[in-house]
Order: sequence, then C-alpha cells, then structure tokens
Amino acid sequence: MTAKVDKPDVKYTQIFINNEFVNSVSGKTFAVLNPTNEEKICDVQEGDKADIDLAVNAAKEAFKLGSPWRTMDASARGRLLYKLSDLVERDAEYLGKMVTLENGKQYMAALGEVIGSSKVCRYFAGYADKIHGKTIPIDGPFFCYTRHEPVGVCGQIIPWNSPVYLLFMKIGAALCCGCTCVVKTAEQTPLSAIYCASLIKEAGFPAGVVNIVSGYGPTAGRALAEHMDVDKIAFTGSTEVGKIIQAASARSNLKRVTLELGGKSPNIVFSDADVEVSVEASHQSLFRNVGQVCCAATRTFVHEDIYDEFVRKSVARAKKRVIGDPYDEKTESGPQVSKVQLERVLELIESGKKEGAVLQCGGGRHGDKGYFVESTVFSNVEDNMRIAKEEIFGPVMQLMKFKTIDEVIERANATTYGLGAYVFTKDIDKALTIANSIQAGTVWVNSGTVLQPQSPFGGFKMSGIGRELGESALDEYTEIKTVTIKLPYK
Ligand code: TXE
Repeated sequence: MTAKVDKPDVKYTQIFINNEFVNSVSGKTFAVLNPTNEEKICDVQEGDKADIDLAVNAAKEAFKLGSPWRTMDASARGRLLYKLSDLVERDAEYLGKMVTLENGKQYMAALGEVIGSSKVCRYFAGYADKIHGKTIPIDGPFFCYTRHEPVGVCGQIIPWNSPVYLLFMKIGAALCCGCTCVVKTAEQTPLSAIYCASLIKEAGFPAGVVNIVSGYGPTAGRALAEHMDVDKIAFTGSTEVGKIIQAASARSNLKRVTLELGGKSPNIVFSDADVEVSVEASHQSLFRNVGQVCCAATRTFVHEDIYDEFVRKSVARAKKRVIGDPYDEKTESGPQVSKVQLERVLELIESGKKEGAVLQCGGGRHGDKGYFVESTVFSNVEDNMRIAKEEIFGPVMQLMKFKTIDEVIERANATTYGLGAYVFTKDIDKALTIANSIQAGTVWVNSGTVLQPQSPFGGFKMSGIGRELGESALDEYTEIKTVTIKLPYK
C-alpha cells in the first residue's frame, strides 16, 4: 500500500430493485457529501414510499411459493452467499475506499470493515443448509416435527457508521434463512451499499431477492416500517427511531422487530489491571471510528488507587492521536460523518464543560474544513452529567473514579442502555463478578472491542431487541412451524 490511497470513482447511484438499477419514481435525487472536505461527492436517486412499494413488491414476488428462490436447494443458497463473500473480498480495496469517501473512516479501518463483512457473509453461507427442526415425542398416536421456515420479506434499515458491515450483518442472516430483503441505506452513506448491489447481481441471486433503496428515514424508512407486506423489520440506529419502528410495527401488521440501538457502555478498570494495556484498550474502544460505534466504551470507571496515573496516561495517548485525511496511512482519526453529528458532539462537549467536568485535552473542533473533532478527554466526571448519561457518538472520553466493586456495579448498571461492557483486572473473581452482574449484551474482559461473526451481538434494556450475528441471528429470521400428524397406532 502507498502512504496515501486514491479516492474511488463512483460507479452506481441508482436504486436497486429486481436486479436492475433504476431511477426514483419521483425523479428526485439527493447529494452525498464528503465529510472530510464538506464537498459534494455526487447525487444519488432518492427513494421514498413509491420506491419502497416497488421494492417490497419485488421481494414479495421473489418469496412466492414456487419461485426460483423458494425452490432453490438450501445448499445452493449457501453457495450464492459464498460467491458473494468472495466478490466482496475481491473488491475490498475499492469498497474500503468508498467507505472512507462517504463516511470519513480511516482507510485501513474501512478496509478492515469490508474484510469483516465478507467474513460475516461467509459465516452465514455455511449455515444455509444447517437450519432444521426437531422431531418431538408428544403424547398420543402422533408424529410431531418442527420446520424452521424463513420469516418472509424483511425490511432492513441501516445507519452510516459501518455501512458495509451492517449491510452484511443484516442480509447475510436473512438470506441464509431463505428470506428476501428490502434494505434502506443511510442517507449519509448510500454509495458503498449500492456498489454491493452490483455484487449481489454478479453473484447470481434471483431478481427481487435483495433490493436496496437509498433515501431518508421519515419517508423511505417510515414506509418500510409501516408496510403491510413486510414480515419483519430489522433496524440499527438511534433508540429514538427504534421506538418509532416498534410503534410502526404495532400500528401496521405486527411485523417481527429486531433493534440494535444506542449504548453508554461502562469500562471498569480495577487497580490490579495492567495500566498500559488498559489505557491503550480503553483508548481504542472509545476513539475507534471517532466514537461512532454503538458499543464504544464511553464511561470509564477507574479505581481510585490508579485514577491519577490512568488519567495522565489516557490524556497523553489522546494527545498523540493523529487526526487528518482518512486516506493517509498515518491518520488514526478522520472526521465525524456529518455536520449534524459534529454539532451534536460539540454541544455535548460544551455541556461537560458547563457541568463541571475537568477538560484534560481537546474540547473543540479540529480545523475549519471537514467535520473533525479534537480527541477529547474529561476527568472528574460525575454520573449525573449529560456526558455520562447520553450517547455522544464522538471522540469524547469520560473518566470517573470508583472505590468498591459493589459501588461500580450499581453505577455501571444505572443507565437505560445495555449494549456492551468492558472490565480490566487480573483477578478472575472480579472479572467473573462483573461479567455476571452487568446488564449488557456483550462483556469484554481485558480486551478492547471484538466483534466476530460467530458470537451474538445485541443489547439489554433500551439498547435493543434480539440478537444479530452468531447462531442466535437465525432465530430472528425464521418462524418455527409445528407439524402434527395423526398415526394409526403409537
Ligand atoms: O440516527 P437515526 P442518526 C445514534 C447515535 C447518533 C444518533 C443519531 O447516538 O448520534 O443515533 O444518528 C433511518 N423511520 N446512532 O440521526 O436517525 C435513517 O435514515 C424509519 C447509533 O443518524 O436513528 C438511517 O437509515 N427509519 C447507531 C437510520 O434510521 C428512520 C448508529 C439511522 O438513523 C427514521 C447510528 C424513521 N422515522 C446512530 N428516521 C448504532 N446503534 O450503531 C431515521 N431513520
């Protein structure tokens, strides 16, 4: 790799329905901006309700009994997914550059995201012909068995923070179970997913199995969530919109809902932890993707005995973090994804200053072009401050002090969220006590964030409903049917 990567050419800007690239019904388009320089990258077709109707119809046709997709052998479905994962890997550099262009993510991280996406796709490919029911010994002269059938047409609404990974988390699980998909991409980052549509076509999926519509949430997203012909909706995004999705399901056809929402993940560092290791891991778990990660370690509780040293070292590390052009190899942090996100992060930083947290470094915008924020560390943070309660989704670290394990468990759980948690200690009893007591979907011990296709991911409380990835994801895309057959004798 050269020290600086070239920007990619945009090849696709249309809506993908029935394996064809088409313009929006309204003829409207919207601009996609480059967060690094605030300039327009290109215009993209803007889908709304009419386009969602067409896409859902295509997915419904593709799901009909007797269709090529419904009659395909499960193993052949798996082969298509294997092919797709190979194509993603083949074009990983191009796709990574595209993620960097539209999202601002540092190129090596973007490339890692794409490679991770092909692994997710390959993981689910292997499951296609391993989803099966049971025979059940019910009372009486009956033969009883279960079938795990695909749930049907799946609406999938994705955000912008990992636009390729989240696409494959959603379609990978749905397709291996035999569902069909209508994906609504995030308005900030439609380009990488539209390119993936071309790979889906190249892999050979039948028309209508995957449809991808770019557009806005309150129009296209809402139409998908309310659609009477959508059997299941999967959403990743804010808790606020997650509630809207859940309500839309209740108002329409009680479509199945999975939600992967915000977080305020605790990160607990005991005094026996390796300070160097925990400082670096805590730094990465917070500043990775400039804080735009749902399970970012945003509340770091440090034992009082090592608090001052931990603050000093965390500040030194944050000051060293290289902010700049995400295509540059030396860069660690690119910009926030949009002006809205930039302003949101800066407003929360101001609230931290006003509420009395000690600003150790950063605290403002970085430069005046592009949506960059300085790497910011606050110490002496109190639990009732907004920066300790609200999801910031930016490069802003909160350092709090604790004395006892009971106290820190109570404080870590005093949040409406429950996505991730981190603990650093060499004491197995402490590690397991934390792992068992924290209300969170994932607990990492002596480690930064690790997300792998094989392990389930999702949230307790208001961080979500259901699980993605891992075998658990299959439950979210299948309906269990019980078949009971009367026998002449037992
Ligand atoms: O999210 P939205 P935004 C959190 C994070 C961030 C905040 C706001 O705290 O600062 O949410 O980000 C679509 N019906 N997360 O505004 O609005 C929208 O078009 C149907 C955490 O970007 O939730 C996009 O495709 N869909 C998160 C998707 O929802 C609607 C990742 C996410 O947008 C809709 C992103 C509606 N009414 C943000 N309104 C995570 N869990 O990783 C919007 N959308």
